[in-house]
Amino acid sequence: MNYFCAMRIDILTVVPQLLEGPFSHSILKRAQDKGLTEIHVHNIRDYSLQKQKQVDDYQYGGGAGMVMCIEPIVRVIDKLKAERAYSEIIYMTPDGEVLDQSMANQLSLGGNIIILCGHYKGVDERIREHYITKEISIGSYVLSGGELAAAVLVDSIVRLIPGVLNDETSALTDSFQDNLLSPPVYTRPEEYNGWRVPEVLLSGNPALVEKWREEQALQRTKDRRPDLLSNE
Ligand code: 6GU
Repeated sequence: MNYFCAMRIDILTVVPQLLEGPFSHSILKRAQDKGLTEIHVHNIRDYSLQKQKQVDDYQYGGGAGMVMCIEPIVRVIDKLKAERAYSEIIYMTPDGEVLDQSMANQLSLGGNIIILCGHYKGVDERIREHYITKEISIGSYVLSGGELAAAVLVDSIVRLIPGVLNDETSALTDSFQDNLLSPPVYTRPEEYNGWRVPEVLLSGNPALVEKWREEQALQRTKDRRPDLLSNE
């Protein structure tokens, strides 16, 4: 019996073209090729019953900007939920909880997810009240839509699924996994334009190298992101 079940990610958007590139190359492509995850992008417009395939409308109360309608979004979500179980239905929005490594870690363990990308002025609030289980932002700035944010979220999750990364790309040595930034890295040549690689890295002494890397990681974190050291 095989209990293995790939994590499935379904992304709902009105601009699927924006998500064609990010999942078709490198680590995210390999994760899908290995059968470790399935990423499906759905065009919400395909679920509109309006003659012009409309997916947005004017906001009640007036004001500039369109709002994404409930009906086509509910139609996609209900169809997906009838096919399999989902552990989260996520809405990408600048007023959501800010993504960090611990959130990515949790979602990578958690099972199938649906990600709704906001556009225009956002979605009808009733979708958020009755369907969405988690709202995520990727930082304190405004993007034109949730698609690029969704790509960031998916990348941060998928690389953590066991088997996606190999030893060379291991997530265990990533910045943030231990609340530390990564130390500097060097490759050939040993000297370029008079700039030498730190001698300790050429010493062939793994213990010394490890000690140097830990010191550098700590110093870099103190200099650039002291907040990571204080909010334990
Ligand atoms: Cl998730 N969406 C949009 N539109 N802007 C953002 C964001 C999300 N996260 C940060 N800025």
